[in-house]
Amino acid sequence: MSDENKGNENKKQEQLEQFKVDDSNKKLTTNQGLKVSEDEFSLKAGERGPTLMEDFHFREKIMHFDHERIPERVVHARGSAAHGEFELYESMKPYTKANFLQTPGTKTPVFTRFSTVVGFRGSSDIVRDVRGFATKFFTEEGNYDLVANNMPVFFIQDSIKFPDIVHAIKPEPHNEIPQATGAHDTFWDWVANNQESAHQVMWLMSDRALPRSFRMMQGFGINTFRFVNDQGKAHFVKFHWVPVLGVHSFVWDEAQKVAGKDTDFNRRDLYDAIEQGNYPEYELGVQIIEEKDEFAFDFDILDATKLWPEEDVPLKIIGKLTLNRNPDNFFAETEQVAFHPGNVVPGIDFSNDPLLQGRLFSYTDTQLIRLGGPNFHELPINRPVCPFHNNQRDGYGRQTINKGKVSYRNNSLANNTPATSTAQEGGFVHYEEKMDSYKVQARSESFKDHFSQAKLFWNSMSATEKQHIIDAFSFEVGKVKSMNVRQQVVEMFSHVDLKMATAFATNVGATPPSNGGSNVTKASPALSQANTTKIPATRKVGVIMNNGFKDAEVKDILHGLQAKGIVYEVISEKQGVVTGENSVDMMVDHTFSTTDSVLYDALYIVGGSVESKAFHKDTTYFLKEAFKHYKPIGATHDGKKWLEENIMLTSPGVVVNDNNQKFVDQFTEAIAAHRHWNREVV
Ligand code: HDE
Repeated sequence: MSDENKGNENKKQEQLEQFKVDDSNKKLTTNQGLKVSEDEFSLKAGERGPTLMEDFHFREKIMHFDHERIPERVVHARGSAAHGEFELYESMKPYTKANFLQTPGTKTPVFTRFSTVVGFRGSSDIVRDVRGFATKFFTEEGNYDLVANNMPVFFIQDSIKFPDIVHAIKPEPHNEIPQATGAHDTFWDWVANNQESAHQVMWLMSDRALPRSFRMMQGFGINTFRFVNDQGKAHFVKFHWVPVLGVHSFVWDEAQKVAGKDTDFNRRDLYDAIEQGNYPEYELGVQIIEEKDEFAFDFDILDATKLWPEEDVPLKIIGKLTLNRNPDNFFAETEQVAFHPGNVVPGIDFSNDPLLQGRLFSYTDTQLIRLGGPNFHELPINRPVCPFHNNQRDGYGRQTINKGKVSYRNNSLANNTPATSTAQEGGFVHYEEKMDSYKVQARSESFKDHFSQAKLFWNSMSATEKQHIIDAFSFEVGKVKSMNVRQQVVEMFSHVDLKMATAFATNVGATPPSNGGSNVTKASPALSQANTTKIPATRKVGVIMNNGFKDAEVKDILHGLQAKGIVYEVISEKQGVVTGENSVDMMVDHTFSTTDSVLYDALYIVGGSVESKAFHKDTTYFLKEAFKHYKPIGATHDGKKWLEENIMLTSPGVVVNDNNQKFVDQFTEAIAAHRHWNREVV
């Protein structure tokens, strides 16, 4: 455990400690505990002869290596995770009897895994995709999993269609191209022929699909669940995570470059922030609808392609998630963790949302093959922190040594134990919902409006966000080879907004739609990132400097930025140190070749009195990229000349000030704004 993390111990951490092994400074042994005398040369019949089968160390080492890989997740294969805790602000007792939601101040250990959906395990973090946001709460009543995404709606209404959407968006089967993107024929063919996807596709084309950081994205449980209180009364509920740092995204040109410059960008960002003590924080919000209001809305509250506008169903903030510890071992924890929306505790129950119902089957089923049998609940990361007892036995990799001879019920030999529990004793009792209907394979009429909320989303976007959506359609649909599919997509999205569909139709060489449009005028301001929280904390600034820089002033400014929670890296021509005019040295973190402009939130150009042609050229390149991506740019002293040369001095988000404190304040404000969309970029 790192020193910083001391004091964060909790019940889950104590449990995990028992399984941790530190191999450093130990003797090498076989798995049987036998000390090994030779680990470089296999046993041979003569120095140049064949290897002998009896070399058990060789056999064991190779055998284990041969079996190191397990199947990746069929979706959400690429992910990163962290430990933390959830603290309740406000009792939810009126709504739910869930133990961890009763007493303000209650802390519950958690493990959260973020993921992309489409790409393989080794694919890039920075792709246009939905992100997963799955959290396991290790409660005293058993594990509760909130398996969420960073967008509040889904592509389909009934989970029977899940294999279809996934087959369509994954790389095409004949050549396995393209990786981790929907920008190809089969995805758009599927979209145009499954119009329930309209709303989610609007989100996918928006900036939400390019999160700057896992720390800066929302999470949504999407499906409608039930809260059930100790009187047995139920309410419908949707879960939201709201990041304390606000919701922020990359711009598309930048995202594509980051995908190559640092495939691990989001993973690294999460890991580094936690190591630096900048713990990611998210507030938990719930939207609650009374059962009597089930039909009070102009959409079906069980339809996963619909959100509940926050202006109509307010978001109640009830607690905070803090991620404060990186896993010790990626495979053992991040790869082997198994989430399941069906892992609930008393007080949280399901609704009849047909997407949720199918999910309840899928997760355990896929984990059985991925984790090799029915005992994956025994893996350290998946174990509940409360005791568990039942009559399940055996299977691959069984670790528990169940004592006694009774493994059945009813029995008399063990007093009919393990015994069931009443609701009062904490036993889970399924919510008793009255059902009176025919068995049918059909979809409710109330699920048939696919465009009103897609239009609500469009109406809620700022002008910049709207332009980004048009650009995204133009790129994605422009990658489709079939002109017929392109045209079908144009026709479909003309039902969302005629101007939008016309704009991208022209860009992709399709015929603009002649009619369509939607008469929905409602907007939900909560959906626009333009209205998100804007704070400078944890933003990363690239500081470009060279020898002969004004050391006293620059140090002062950097301290000022640090005091605002801003993180910086020094970039120069060569690694080692740069030396200021008064011989003060600063360590160089990166050269122009080991980093890139797109990896920073902002640039601060310092320059120096000593300057080479290469330094001048590279600084200009970094600056132009940052400018093009609407990023805040600051310059002092020798740095100002680059702004003059590139005619940027008076542009929005560009800060120059000879007064150190004023510079720090203005630059910080520019950084907090994230991007300066009113800048003229040519
Ligand atoms: Fe998942 N989903 N999903 N999903 N999902 C999986 O389970 C599935 C859906 C989500 O970090 C799989 O263990 C079906 C919605 C996350 O380990 C699988 C349907 C939401 C993760 C599966 C959905 C999610 C998964 C693959 C109905 C947001 C990653 C590996 C159409 C609320 C969890 C695994 C992690 C993973 C099935 C839809 C979120 C195949 C059938 C909606 C965050 O079981």
